[in-house]
Amino acid sequence: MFSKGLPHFASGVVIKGFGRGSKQLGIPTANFPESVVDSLPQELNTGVYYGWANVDGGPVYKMVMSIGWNPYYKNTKKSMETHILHTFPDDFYGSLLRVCLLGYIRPERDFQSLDDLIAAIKADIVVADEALEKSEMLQYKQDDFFHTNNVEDLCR
Ligand code: ADP
Ligand code: RBF
Ligand code: MG
Repeated sequence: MFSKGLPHFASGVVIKGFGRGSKQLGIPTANFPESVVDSLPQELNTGVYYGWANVDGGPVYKMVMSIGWNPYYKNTKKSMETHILHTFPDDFYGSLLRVCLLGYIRPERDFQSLDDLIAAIKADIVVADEALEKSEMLQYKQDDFFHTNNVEDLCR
């Protein structure tokens, strides 16, 4: 049911990214520091994932995540960016973001235009929204990983 390396739990403090998410794409993405990216299991492929996320121990929402090189932007560093399917009143840079990766949607693609990239991301969001309604995915929304305060659990 789960592809290799999943479910994967990760957490980290949200940092400033490339500054082109909510502005240019209208799809803000919370970026993880390099240390979190480097601690991803080797068998986890780059590409687009879906799962659950919460900020500072708050409510758990659906999310989509891109792990990769963002070929459209020819990034040099691998990035791990999370778009939470929820409208937040304010930015949450510096907050603790916890994520649980459950499903793999597709590999990253080098799009010909920004509109194509945006359309693809919006389609990923639809896929994630539906997939996370399945009972085997919903069960992770209640996982105590999202609300625990002892560090050991955060590194699971
Ligand atoms: P950056 O390039 O610095 O990552 P973005 O334009 O991608 O900036 O916006 C990401 C920031 O927007 C996040 O760090 C977070 O503080 C904020 N934000 C607001 N709503 C969301 C959301 N639904 N999902 C992800 N980040 C969000
Ligand atoms: N960037 C790409 O170059 N190719 C992709 O296929 C791609 N897919 C993405 C899918 C999702 C769900 C998200 C949140 C981001 C994706 N990105 C992709 C990364 C995107 O270029 C990046 O988030 C913005 O440029 C902000 O840094
Ligand atoms: Mg971002």
